[in-house]
Amino acid sequence: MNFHHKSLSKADHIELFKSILKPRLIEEKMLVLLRQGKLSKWFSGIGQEAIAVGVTKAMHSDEYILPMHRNLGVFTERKLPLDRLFSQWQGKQNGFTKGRDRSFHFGTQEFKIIGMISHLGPQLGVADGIALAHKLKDEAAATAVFTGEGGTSEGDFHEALNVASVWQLPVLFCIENNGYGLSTPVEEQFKCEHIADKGVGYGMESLIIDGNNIVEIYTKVKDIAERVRQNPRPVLIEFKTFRRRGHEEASGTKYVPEDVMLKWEQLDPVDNYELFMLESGFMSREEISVLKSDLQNDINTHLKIANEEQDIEANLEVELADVYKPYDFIPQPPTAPTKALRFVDAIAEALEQSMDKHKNLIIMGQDIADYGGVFKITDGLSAKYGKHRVRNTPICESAIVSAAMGLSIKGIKSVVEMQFGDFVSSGFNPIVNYLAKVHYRWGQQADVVIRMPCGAGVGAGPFHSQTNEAWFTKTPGLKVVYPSSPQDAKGLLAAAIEDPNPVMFFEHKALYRSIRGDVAEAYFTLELGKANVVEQGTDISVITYGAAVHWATDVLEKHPEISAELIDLRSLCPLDEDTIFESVRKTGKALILQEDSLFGGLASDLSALISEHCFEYLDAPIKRVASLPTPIPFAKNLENQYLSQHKFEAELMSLYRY
Ligand SMILES: Cc1ncc(C[n+]2csc(CCOP(=O)(O)OP(=O)(O)O)c2C)c(N)n1
Ligand SMILES: [Mg+2]
Repeated sequence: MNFHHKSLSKADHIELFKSILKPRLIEEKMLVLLRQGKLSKWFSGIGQEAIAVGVTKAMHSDEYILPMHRNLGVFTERKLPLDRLFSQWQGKQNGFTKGRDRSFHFGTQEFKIIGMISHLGPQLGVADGIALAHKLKDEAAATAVFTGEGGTSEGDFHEALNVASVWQLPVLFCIENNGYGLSTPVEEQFKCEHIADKGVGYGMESLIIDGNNIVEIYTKVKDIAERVRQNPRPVLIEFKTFRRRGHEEASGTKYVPEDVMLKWEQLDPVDNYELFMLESGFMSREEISVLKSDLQNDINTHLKIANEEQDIEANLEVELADVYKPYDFIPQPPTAPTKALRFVDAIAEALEQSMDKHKNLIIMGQDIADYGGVFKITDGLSAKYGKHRVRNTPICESAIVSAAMGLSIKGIKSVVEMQFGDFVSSGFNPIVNYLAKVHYRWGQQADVVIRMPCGAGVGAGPFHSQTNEAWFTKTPGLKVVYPSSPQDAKGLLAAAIEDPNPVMFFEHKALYRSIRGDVAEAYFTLELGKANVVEQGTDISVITYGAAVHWATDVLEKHPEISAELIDLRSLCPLDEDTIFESVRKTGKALILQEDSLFGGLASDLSALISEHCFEYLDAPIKRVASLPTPIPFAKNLENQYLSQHKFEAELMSLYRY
């Protein structure tokens, strides 16, 4: 291994050597603690330290790095206080996640490190978002993101590369090819010769670097980062290296042939560099041993601080309060004048006025720029605000949702339009695992609204008709909004955009052009989490949302003999339980109407809540009216049979007569 480089002085080498030694010595200590049962799990980066340390050294300290589970060197090189790192691994308060997440699963704005989530791939798209923010803000900065060669098989990797390339984002995709993904060798993971070949396919510069040579890594990445800062674009760097220990300590390395292990032992990045320091006369044996014992003392001192820290105390209120980023909603009530708008126009108006109000808001989605989106809701916005703020995206739902997360890390709000709500399944992972959990995990907001054109009744079949709100109401950390009128759609969308938390915003397609209502012309907001009592009544509470509000209204108009109280929930999470309970306590009968299939839908939980809180007031069993447990069929007669709309009247009458 050649460690000579014309640009590096003796002092530079000593600095580099100190830097690569530190994670190695911390790890050696952690392995001891693990054997003593004082640490629950450890993902070793032994043999790969040169990559994390070299890349981090090559980046500016205010540039973001998104490391993986073996990248301790990123954390040490960014000079995180070691006692805090140790507390993090022990699940203590002084760590970075208040004991809520383990190991390297955290981010810190202070040190510009955005930690991984277990699912590996999503952070590649998050790096895209951070890099996009740099580009939008005209900042000459690069972003470095790590993944293993195993992670490159995930769809997220391909989407993130594609988006970065199409948008020319200044991202360094750092791939650590360490021979194995858990127990899977590279030949069972991919078929091209080098990971770098994959970058070529996406139209980006790709190169291979010896991942065990810190000098090569540092000098080459420094040069690439500088070029990327000046001329924003993605670069894929494949680091050839080897994972010298098990996937995690408990899993062993039995499946690795002995000769392979031996070969890489000889190529160890720390041992070889130490040898170079000695041979080149940059450090003596004594100096190295003093350096090691100084580092070890430092590690032990900080470990003592972490060990002496009390275990975290469970505090229910704190846990519940941290699921969402707290923020003071300051209502801006609707004012005169008003004008009659279709549902679709009200949404367009909310978007336009929000773009004016929030200069840091961008909209992303497929075909939303000049084409105006498949429902024409963003028509004209790209001409008015520019294609940098109204962005057409490739068909990469997962990377785009992840990129929205990255934008939020850089303080940019975004609205992501799913072309149809059904397609959110392709972006499901970052929504439920990243956006939903990130504030609770390490206090980072996900300031993203995902617009979801949804619903049946339009003869669109199984993949363009679903109303999948229950996939999201189940997930703590998301807000779920589902308006039924133009006025609500405008005010709630504006409020969702103001809210710094992730909001799933459902828009029923059948309402887009079929209903009209008076809407305040000026910008206004309606508070999330407040139901609307559409009709007051005393006989039955009909609780519903979305298009079903209109189905119920039509039927109730036919039955003036029934004094029904019609509640439009408008927001499913947070849920206005008080309005529901108050109504049911008054009427003594509850019918919950939902468009989705019955099992596991909102109606089931509402029914449970009502029976828990209003049992003594009930005069009849609670009725849930929902669609069939089948996919949504295409032919009109089949779709009619499927939809709960057509069951509602009979169920209403039977409850009325009970
Ligand atoms: C989506 C997903 N599937 C499976 C896993 C389980 N898993 C965790 S790490 C890993 C191997 C990753 O291999 P690689 O990307 O090469 O990284 P390395 O561990 O070698 O550093 C697997 C299968 C996971 N975390 N996420
Ligand atoms: Mg690997």
